[in-house]
Amino acid sequence: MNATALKKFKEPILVTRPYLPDLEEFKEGLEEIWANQWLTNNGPMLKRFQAELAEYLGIPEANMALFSNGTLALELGYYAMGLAGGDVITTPFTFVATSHALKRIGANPIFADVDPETLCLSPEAAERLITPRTKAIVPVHVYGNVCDVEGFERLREQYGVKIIYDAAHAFGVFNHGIHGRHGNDFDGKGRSIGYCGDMSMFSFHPTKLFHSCEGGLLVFKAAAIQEKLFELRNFAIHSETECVDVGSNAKMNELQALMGLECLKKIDELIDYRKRVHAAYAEVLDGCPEVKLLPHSQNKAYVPVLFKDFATRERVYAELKAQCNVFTRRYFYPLLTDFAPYVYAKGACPIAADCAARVLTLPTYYGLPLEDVKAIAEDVKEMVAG
Ligand code: T4K
Repeated sequence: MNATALKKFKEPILVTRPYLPDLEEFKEGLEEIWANQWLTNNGPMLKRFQAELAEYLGIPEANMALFSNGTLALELGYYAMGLAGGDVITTPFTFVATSHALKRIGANPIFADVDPETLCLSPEAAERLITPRTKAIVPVHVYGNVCDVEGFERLREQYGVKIIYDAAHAFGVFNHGIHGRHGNDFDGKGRSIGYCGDMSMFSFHPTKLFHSCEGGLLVFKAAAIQEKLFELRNFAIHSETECVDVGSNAKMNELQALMGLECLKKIDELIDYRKRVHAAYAEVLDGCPEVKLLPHSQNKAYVPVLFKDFATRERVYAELKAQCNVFTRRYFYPLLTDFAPYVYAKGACPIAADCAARVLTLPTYYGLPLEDVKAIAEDVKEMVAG
């Protein structure tokens, strides 16, 4: 291969960069926090953030709860849904947090294989593993690709198992492709994808297309568990004289809520830009038989590509770093079932293992120049040519 044809960027290009809101507007919010002298524990910024999220997502405030990060949101959500001590069927093709949160409450992750198109948990594969000990299924809308929600709904009805989605990557994904605040109502049409199954979790980590520095949101169907979740995120303190369970400290603070509010102002633009980045990659890579750009995600939160084999993926990953100054990530390699806590299931999911060996996520973020995107795509194409 002729390495001189590759573009080497002067500054490193990372797989992602967080969006940072206008500093002056952020300072106005800080002044409000200073005036309030209220920094955490269900403060006014958090309440405003929750109200604005409800409007954006098209989900009533009574059906949501904010947390300090997505992992604790999952952990407390799983716990509130009664999964402790039970078997839970989930996917190995995800970030470790999906299963760590199960293990931390004493649930037992059982791994089922993924759909080769979307890389999301397959309902058919999950169904084969259901036993009387199964309390729930945890599919992941990986990269913002929507799971087969109808398939999982059938399993929920047929087997009485809970369905809890890890929607960490799916903020801004809507049923029927309709944005919440544009003509949405609460009759089940055009709401956030978070309103599927029994519960969903969105991560607001800075590596996500939308963030609050750190943060997590649970959306759930049964409004009755909101109070329990509010208590669990605050040590399970019920009143000045009552602590009713073993809770955690998972409260979102006022600075996080302010960051979330400021980023939410830009959400349509943030998603639109990712779509343009994806389209710029597609312009170069579509029709290139050695690189398959996964097309499915509605919010284009990530740009995953599949190569023909492990050796090619490893070579492209290393060469992009060394020769182009481009830092991609192998989300999600290794598979969870290759990590020590889950190695008991190694080899159980061959489709997921094959995809993990061949996948690479290319850089995408708000403001990444589209000509740089095309140059990265050309570099990739050049590396796999011949
Ligand atoms: N479920 C799923 C499916 C998830 O993907 C995640 C998180 C969770 C649950 C848990 O949600 P949280 O508890 O995180 O809310 C990153 C993130 O730390 C993690 O949030 C995310 N998934 C995962 C997919 O990716 P790393 O170890 O790859 O992150 P790191 O620090 O190497 O950052 C990646 C790139 O971003 C780097 O190139 C640098 C850049 N970056 C990062 C940060 C934090 C910045 O430019 N600025 C920043 O502030 O895990």
